[in-house]
Amino acid sequence: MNLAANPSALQAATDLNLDPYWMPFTHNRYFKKHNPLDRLLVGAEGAYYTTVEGKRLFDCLSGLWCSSLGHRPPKIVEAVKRQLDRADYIPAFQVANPDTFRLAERIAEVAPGELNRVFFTNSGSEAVDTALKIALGYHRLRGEAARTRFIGREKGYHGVGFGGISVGGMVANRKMFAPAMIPGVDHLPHTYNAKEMAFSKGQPTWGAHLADELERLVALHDASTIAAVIVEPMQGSVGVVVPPLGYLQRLREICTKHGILLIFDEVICGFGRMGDWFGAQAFGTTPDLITFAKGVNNGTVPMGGVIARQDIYDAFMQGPDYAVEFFHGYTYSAHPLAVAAAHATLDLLREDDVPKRFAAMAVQIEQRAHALRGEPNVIDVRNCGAAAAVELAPLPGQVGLRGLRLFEQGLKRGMLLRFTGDTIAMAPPVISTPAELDRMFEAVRAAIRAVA
Ligand code: PXG
Repeated sequence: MNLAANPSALQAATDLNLDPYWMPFTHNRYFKKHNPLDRLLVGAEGAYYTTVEGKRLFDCLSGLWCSSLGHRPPKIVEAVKRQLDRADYIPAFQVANPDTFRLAERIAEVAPGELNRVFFTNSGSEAVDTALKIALGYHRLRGEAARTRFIGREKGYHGVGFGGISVGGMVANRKMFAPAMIPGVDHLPHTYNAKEMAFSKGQPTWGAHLADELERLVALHDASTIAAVIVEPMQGSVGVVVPPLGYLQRLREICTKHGILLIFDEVICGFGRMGDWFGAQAFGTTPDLITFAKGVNNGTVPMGGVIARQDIYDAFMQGPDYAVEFFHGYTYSAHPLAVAAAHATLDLLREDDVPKRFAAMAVQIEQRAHALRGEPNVIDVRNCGAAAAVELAPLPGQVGLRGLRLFEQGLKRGMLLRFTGDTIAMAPPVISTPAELDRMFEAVRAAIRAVA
């Protein structure tokens, strides 16, 4: 749809009343003051958005890390349309859509180890809350009700539910809500250390010892009070913070030793981005629970979920068999449109060998991203799988302003970048061509120079 060819539609966009919409994770006042027409998006096709003015923007982050296959792959579009012609909604409590059973089976097939029981939610935040509840319930049902503590990690992002912000470690997401945090949460130190690991290619070789901090927390609280540890294998939101070699393995060993559940929040890593089905396989470490969302159905219809080890599920299967075992679920758990989109997405992930293709793309991303070293104000470049981040030194006293300027310079060059603070992250769709990736990195180079 090209609204530039349609002056009345463009006029309607120019005349939009911007006041009533409270935009999420957005500088509302800045946006509404500038009314940036190049940030009003009306079309999405392949690796590009179309703005209301008819300008094309390359999708540097695959939506918000979700549209891994590019936008509107015909198979997914057709699957959703077909579903809509059959049933618009099917409840998930006490009845079920057969396709949901098949979807759970297919997700279990690609999940690591003995993780083979799937609970559906509608977002990553809900998946995290669900996983935390499963961890508490599991211990209680096994007679270890004192295991109530969660261990998260500094700089962690686990969505915006009260559970997720409590175990998360991003101060801006936490400080305003401090009184409502869930009690009994502690945090591992984050693994980022510029001095030791700036400009590392892939996994830093320094930092595995930071996992031993878990032993310190166990010594402080006692293992008998700790339910679970939750970490993102690769941290996306904070700007592609990559696990040091050996770090996740060490966390696994310590959790196993103390009977603590290990949760991998794979909302970003899952379904191919790391060059394997999950970060668990890519990093060679199997957790007890995995949270997923985003890539499971290419961001087409909201969907998330938790994959649990079978014995965790089994622990819930107690009491009379006519009774509900887990008092949890959402009206839209396994929404039929989301399920249909997920089946079509899994078809494509398999047929097109998407995890492998992401692994191949990772080589070019690493090489091109690190070629930005030496550009003005670039203080770090990080990469992992088909994702990279470039961190710039902040403008004195104005953290985040250089990142915003860079984002705006990207738009001028036809790139929809994602910035967080003064870091930009890139994770383009798997259909991007080598030439498109080159263009993206050259546009980023030009934008970095423009904000010097
Ligand atoms: N866990 C992780 C690891 C995430 O990355 C969530 C949970 C929450 O998911 P929902 O579906 O509730 O948003 C996320 C979300 C970014 C960006 O620019 C990252 C996310 C969301 C939006 C933007 O890095 N991650």
